[in-house]
Amino acid sequence: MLKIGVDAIDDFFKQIKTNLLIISSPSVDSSSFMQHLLCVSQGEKTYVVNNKTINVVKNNILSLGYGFDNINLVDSYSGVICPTKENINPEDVSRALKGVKDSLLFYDSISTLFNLSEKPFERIKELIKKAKENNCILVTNFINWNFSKEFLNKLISMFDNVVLLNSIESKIFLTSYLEFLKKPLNLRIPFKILKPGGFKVYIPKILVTGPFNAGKTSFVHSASKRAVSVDRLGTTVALDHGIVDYKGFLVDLFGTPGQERFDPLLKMLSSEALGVILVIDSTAPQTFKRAKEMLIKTRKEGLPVVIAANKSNSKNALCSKEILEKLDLKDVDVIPIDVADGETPTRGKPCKLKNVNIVLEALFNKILGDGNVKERRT
Ligand SMILES: Nc1nc2c(ncn2[C@@H]2O[C@H](COP(=O)(O)OP(=O)(O)O)[C@@H](O)[C@H]2O)c(=O)[nH]1
Ligand SMILES: [Mg+2]
Repeated sequence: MLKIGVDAIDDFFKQIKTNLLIISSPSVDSSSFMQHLLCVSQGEKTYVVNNKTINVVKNNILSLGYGFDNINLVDSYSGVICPTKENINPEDVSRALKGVKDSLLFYDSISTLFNLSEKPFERIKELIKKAKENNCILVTNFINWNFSKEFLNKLISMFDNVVLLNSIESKIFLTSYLEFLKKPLNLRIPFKILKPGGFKVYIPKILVTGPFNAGKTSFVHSASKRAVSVDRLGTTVALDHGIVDYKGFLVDLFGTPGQERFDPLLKMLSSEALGVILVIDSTAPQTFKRAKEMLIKTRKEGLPVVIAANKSNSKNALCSKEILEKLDLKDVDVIPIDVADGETPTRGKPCKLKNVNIVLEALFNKILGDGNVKERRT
């Protein structure tokens, strides 16, 4: 079964029963993308490569943090540099696929067929047909060096499933996106390929906001694998920043300071945010007015929000319903969090919290489900 390892988009990959074409812009490393799919998918697996040596593939798989022991690696490249009887020519699809049966079949790449074969479309037809005959799910990649629409449409029409890996320049960085063609999934998912780590849905900014002392710094540190805070005397004076790597998501969390004198920062921080976590102290309803004010200042209309209700096990903590009423909010998830078991909070020091992952997951689902990352394509 084909998988990418991110729950929110695996429904698409799991339903692929025949073939998948990956069209990528030259700035996206589609081989690494394919190798990620190869390594996280389950079952018999074959990787045919016709554009680089097997050693390059092995090293790249290792750099993604995976192993290749249970993968059948087929060298269809050597024939071009060392034409002997044993070596398979890159355009010789039949020989490369010989004996491959009942397997996930990754073919890297059909671009080579356009470079070397006289009849590339015939070779691709052969590849698709052989894969079907031998009960293989075919995944192959094609680098789009600005080919015409007609050409691409012809190619796309040959495959049952197609995804695009594009990158767009925003500011000075390139952001890569995964898009789905042919299926009703109208998603555009930003991603990164980490070495090690593989494919991650990449969310460049989630804001963690809320009143002073609610637990924002504690939240950012508890949720992140790496976090830094700019603070003085135990209170955050600029911001908290943490990198979250959880369930196939890579996220930059930005915690805002709570005091009003830093409010000009809120607007700056909130630009380009894709979601907001509002941390409140469930035992301090007197701070909710301020919490609501911060939410309004950071949240653009329609931005997904989740409330992390901290200190929820304290005896005077308000319940979710009371919190929503007091904040005058509707249809927002309130997720209780609290100090981690065995941890004693110290004044002026952030402490370890539990259940922060439930908050993250709720927000991830909203971001992928509600139409933010999920921009409409036109
Ligand atoms: N009892 C208790 N204390 C907490 C909890 N979360 C945070 N604290 C404490 O509350 C204070 C403020 O936390 P901090 O994360 O710095 O809040 P921030 O001002 O919103 O960044 C610190 O002294 C923490 O140790 C909690 O769930 N329970
Ligand atoms: Mg703080």
